[in-house]
Amino acid sequence: MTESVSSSSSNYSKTSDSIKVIVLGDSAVGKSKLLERFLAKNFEDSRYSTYAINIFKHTTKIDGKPVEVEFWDTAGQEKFDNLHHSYFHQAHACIMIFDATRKITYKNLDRWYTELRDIRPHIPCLCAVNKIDAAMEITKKSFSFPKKHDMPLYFVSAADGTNVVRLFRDAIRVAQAYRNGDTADFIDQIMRELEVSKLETTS
Ligand SMILES: Nc1nc2c(ncn2[C@@H]2O[C@H](COP(=O)(O)OP(=O)(O)OP(=O)(O)O)[C@@H](O)[C@H]2O)c(=O)[nH]1
Ligand SMILES: [Mg+2]
Repeated sequence: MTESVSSSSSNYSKTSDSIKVIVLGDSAVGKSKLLERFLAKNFEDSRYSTYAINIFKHTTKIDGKPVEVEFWDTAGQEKFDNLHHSYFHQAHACIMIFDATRKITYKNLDRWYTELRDIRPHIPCLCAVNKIDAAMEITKKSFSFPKKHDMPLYFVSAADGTNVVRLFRDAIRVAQAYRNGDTADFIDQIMRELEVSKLETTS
């Protein structure tokens, strides 16, 4: 079940002991659309820039056990910078998103990463390039940013759904692993799984 909670308060903090996954990236890279796609599994080409913070509560199962997840979504705009502290607070994993059609959004990941690491130095991160439906050639490129920081990279599309479930399922798994204290092995495992699926799609 999914429930959306909007908060304009910078003091909002995570409820109970749920897992918290945050998304980061420039405005209009598709953070909200990816979340909508994962949670509701549909896509409407409308554009509402996120205001303040949206929190989507989601219940799922991992290894047969129910897990409560909070996905936190915010606007990738300078004017919301003052909200970031509570946004990062208590997060267990971060999805860093850029836009396949706008190179600047990739360059700006460095800035987002620095901000994140100031507050959450150790949480696992996953990187995703969205809108591959509009720029398929990007799937042939390699990217130094995720490599440099040991992040798995996902080629995704909120518009047609490519890899969206995989990205969020892995984010939940890795967030849970972080909470249980065994992140490093888990990231390695995800990297290996991605490598295998890449070989399968190219062969
Ligand atoms: N072609 C294509 N367009 C997309 C995709 N994902 C999002 N968009 C479009 O990109 C625009 C921005 O999407 P949003 O999800 O609102 O972006 P955001 O990152 O949440 O933006 P802020 O809330 O301002 O930070 C919308 O017009 C979407 O329809 C995609 O996978 N493919
Ligand atoms: Mg948004």
